[in-house]
Amino acid sequence: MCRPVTDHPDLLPPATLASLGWLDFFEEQRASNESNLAPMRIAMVHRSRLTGLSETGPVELTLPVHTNTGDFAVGDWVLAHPQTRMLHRRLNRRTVLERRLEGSRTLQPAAANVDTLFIVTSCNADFNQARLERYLALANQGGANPVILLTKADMAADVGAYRRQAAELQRGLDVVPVNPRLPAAACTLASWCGVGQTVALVGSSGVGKSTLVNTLAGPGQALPQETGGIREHDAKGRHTTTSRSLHAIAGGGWVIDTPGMRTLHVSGAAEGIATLFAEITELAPSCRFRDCTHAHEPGCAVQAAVADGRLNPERLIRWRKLLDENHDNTSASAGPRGRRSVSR
Ligand SMILES: Nc1nc2c(ncn2[C@@H]2O[C@H](COP(=O)(O)OP(=O)(O)OP(=O)(O)O)[C@@H](O)[C@H]2O)c(=O)[nH]1
Ligand SMILES: [Mg+2]
Ligand SMILES: [Zn+2]
Repeated sequence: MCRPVTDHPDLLPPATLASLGWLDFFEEQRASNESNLAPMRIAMVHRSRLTGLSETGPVELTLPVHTNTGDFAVGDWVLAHPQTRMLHRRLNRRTVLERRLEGSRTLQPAAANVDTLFIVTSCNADFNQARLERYLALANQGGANPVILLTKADMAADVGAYRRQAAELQRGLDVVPVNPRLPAAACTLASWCGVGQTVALVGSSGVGKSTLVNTLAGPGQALPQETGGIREHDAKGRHTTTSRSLHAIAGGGWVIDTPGMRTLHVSGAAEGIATLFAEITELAPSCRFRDCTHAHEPGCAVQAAVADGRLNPERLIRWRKLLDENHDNTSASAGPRGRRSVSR
């Protein structure tokens, strides 16, 4: 059963740290001389400002000189002085969604401490398996649980076909048709949106991310997210949302809205790709050569699986393409990233 949508109490006192998503994982990082500092969760990152949420409500943080706001992500936990609101430091992230900036090798944190990544796609020209795989690699790599949301099912002739094509992308993947415009969507997604849980929405422009944020936030939302239409002929959106932001979900939880992405470049995501293509990764140890590239070597277990129909050859092509791109984009000096410490 789903609880009725009510006004969210978390932006008003007395919000608890637990309802903001605070866990022992963060508490354990506080040094003894930091006990006078207040934990705050980053709700918005601007070019020269950070907005946090504290137990007493929203806070405009005072930033030390030379602070680069690009080092912070929506969803981050920071410690700040409760009176001066001076930012002290960011706490280590439990999970992080990082994307590569266009034309650079730098990874930018897009959202932090996200439990579930809702990868949103419409049942129209937007639907693309290779693009969904990129988002899955991103979620896997960052430690967030991916769920695919299929929107605009009300306008599609055969939703079952989209559902099947999405479900085959990763073992055990949840694929959920949802209409962001209907209040019932909050019920459908309730199991991922409980108290203390954080979900983030990613996907192309116009798929209904902000519409879903407004539905999840419920009628008590002070400032609804702006939403926009799509072009009739190719279903492309208009890039209505331009920044990332954290919103309270009615009845518990938090949702991060993000701007629609044109392309998602993968970088530093080898483990995430291995999880995504588990059926290929698991065959590799059976190949005759340890460094088999599964292209044309004799005794290749992957090629054998393609030959007898156990492995979709298109998956193999897409796996290779993604791995090559990841390799080209990943800086050799990056080293181990140390952000998969959370087992789930
Ligand atoms: N018919 C129908 N329309 C939908 C559905 N989901 C979203 N829409 C409409 O799609 C349009 C785009 O929705 P937005 O929520 O602005 O999309 P967005 O993903 O936030 O787009 P950007 O902010 O540009 O990234 C709006 O007119 C919504 O009402 C759906 O399931 N069915
Ligand atoms: Mg939007
Ligand atoms: Zn092989």
